[in-house]
Amino acid sequence: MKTPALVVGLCLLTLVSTRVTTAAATQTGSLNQPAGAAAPLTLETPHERDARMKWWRDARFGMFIHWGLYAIPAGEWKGKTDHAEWIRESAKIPLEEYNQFLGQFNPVKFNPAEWSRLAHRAGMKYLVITSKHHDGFALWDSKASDFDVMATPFKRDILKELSAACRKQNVRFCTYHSIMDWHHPDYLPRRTWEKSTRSADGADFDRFRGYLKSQLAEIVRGYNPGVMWFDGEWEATWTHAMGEDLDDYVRGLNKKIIINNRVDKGRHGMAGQTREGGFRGDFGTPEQEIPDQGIPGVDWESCMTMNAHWGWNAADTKWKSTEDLVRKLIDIASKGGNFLLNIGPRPDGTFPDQAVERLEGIGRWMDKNSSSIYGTHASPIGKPAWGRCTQKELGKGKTRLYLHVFDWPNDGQLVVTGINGTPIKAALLDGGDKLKFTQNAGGLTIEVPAKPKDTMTTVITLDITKPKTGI
Ligand code: H79
Repeated sequence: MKTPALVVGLCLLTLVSTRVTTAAATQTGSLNQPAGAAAPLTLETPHERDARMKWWRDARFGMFIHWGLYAIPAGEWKGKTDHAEWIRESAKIPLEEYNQFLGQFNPVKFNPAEWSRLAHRAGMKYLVITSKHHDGFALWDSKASDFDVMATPFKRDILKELSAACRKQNVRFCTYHSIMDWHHPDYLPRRTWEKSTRSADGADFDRFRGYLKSQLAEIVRGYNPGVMWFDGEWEATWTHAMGEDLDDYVRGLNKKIIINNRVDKGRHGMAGQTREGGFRGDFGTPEQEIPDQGIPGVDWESCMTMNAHWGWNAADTKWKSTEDLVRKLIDIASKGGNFLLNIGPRPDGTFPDQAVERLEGIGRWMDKNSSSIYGTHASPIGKPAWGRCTQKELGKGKTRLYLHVFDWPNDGQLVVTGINGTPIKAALLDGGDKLKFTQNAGGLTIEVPAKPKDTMTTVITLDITKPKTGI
């Protein structure tokens, strides 16, 4: 809902309050920069940066939520069923026609307590919801826009209710906010197919940037997201200088906030890591893929759908299995990354049944095995032939390796290579049964039960005293 006086006030505010947290490069060794990259741009020390990133690094697992007007057509338009959150663009729906979804958005079964409960049940430590996707629709009571949830029959501030519910469940509330905007008259460029019907005369991209900042100020001040997850930065109108300015602005609103690399122009395609060259952003954003290996000292998060679409698509049957999702989480953790797993809620406000089933299944595995995920670091032994490995410091020179066995050995002998330290103890993580082991020139052999305890993935802990260098 729009309040013109306030909009003007906020816009003026944005003009004077940008340079707060960052300045010219003065520090070295920030963890968000690959070796050889330009010095980091923020004024924080590496220690301060580590403190800011700590909750996110420890979390390892979050829920993405793509929800908005596009849930209503459920991916279908004029007989084609492969659309989703991009439907206005992919089905070339004129703005006036798309706006009619406003009158139909009434998710009477929206239950924020249930959403945050399900995230918590799955073992997710944070939740990132689309405050605004590319279609420009705001899921909260936006003072800067009439294209928001208050213009629908629902008239409830979704971000307000969900952020409060998340706080109760100890799930960190975060927001995704698209830079690209197919609704705001000042956003440029117009889609090629609507150029002739939707004039760009008088459109002013700098004014759009003021609008973007007004909305971001509302979100940061109103709902305190732990992460601001930008997207749509690839458009030619968005520049590196604008990315720096926006990063400064949002960090100025909350200096502890974490911002993804799509605020700037440094993203390396869908692989998502930040290119060298002093780009902003606290973490890389591989989309629908998992890197072959992590990069030491670089923070990243793979975001992925459970089926084949981000927004709700009723015809989509390509659901990944629970086992596949658990193993993706493990694979990502073993490479030092986070996993942001998406849900596309239905227009009535409920999660798809298949999604609920998978969240509960992942939660059952996490009940027994989450200590092999939370607060862990990348594998010190690469990708073993039988699965994946994560690690955690135990103090006093000791390290715990979590051996995630994807391919259970038929002969009951699990061979672990690449360890020079002294093994102290091997055990099943679930239940704690101790396992015998022997060490010889070929590596360390752990005697494991004939059958895996958990068919999705059984985890073995291996505590070692570390050698002077390496593992
Ligand atoms: O919100 C979900 C999608 O709607 C959104 N991102 C996720 C999290 C998304 N928008 N676009 N895409 C995904 C795919 C777009 C890919 C491309 Fe590109 C944009 C191809 C060319 C421009 C990526 C960015 C590859 C090069 C630049």
